[in-house]
Amino acid sequence: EIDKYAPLAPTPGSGFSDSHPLVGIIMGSDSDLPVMLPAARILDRFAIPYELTIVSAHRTPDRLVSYTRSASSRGLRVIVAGAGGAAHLPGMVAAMTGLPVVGVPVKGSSLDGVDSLHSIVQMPRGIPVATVAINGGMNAGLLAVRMLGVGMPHLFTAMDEYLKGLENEVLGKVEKLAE
Ligand code: RP5
Repeated sequence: EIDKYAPLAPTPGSGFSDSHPLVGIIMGSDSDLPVMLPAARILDRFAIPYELTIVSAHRTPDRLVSYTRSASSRGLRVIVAGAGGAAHLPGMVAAMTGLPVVGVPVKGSSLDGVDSLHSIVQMPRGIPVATVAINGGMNAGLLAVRMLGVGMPHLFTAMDEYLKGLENEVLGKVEKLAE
């Protein structure tokens, strides 16, 4: 089962390529990859094992079912799903698993990504998808880290340090401006 969803792209520097992925990063098309790679880079940074692959709600519906139905038993704890246009992927995943799903609206060529945003955020009662901004792959990765951090103290601490880093970055700029 795991081999079937082998990573689409290598995860340089993750050091976890052979271990069980905790996060599944999926997308409707390889054209979504530039938006979804920042999520993978965040997981690399926090040394969280993940898998990254294409699952299309419309073009590979059987794969969508088998991927999602097996996700929790394969050890995944969070699914980050990105899609553009009539972006049904994150919602359909949330319909088939109790795992938390982070949805990434991908900006398409005609409607600026607002179509994807609405498709993903406007879920019916009972089936939530945690939706990030249009093309918000990086924040989706960070949200996955926060979700895992609830049960993994070292990740919680690492997230605190990440926030401290952001704060110091801004304070450094403030100081520079004052010079
Ligand atoms: C969606 O359609 C994909 O998620 C992608 O954002 C969009 C366009 O797909 P391609 O035609 O580029 O494969 O399903």
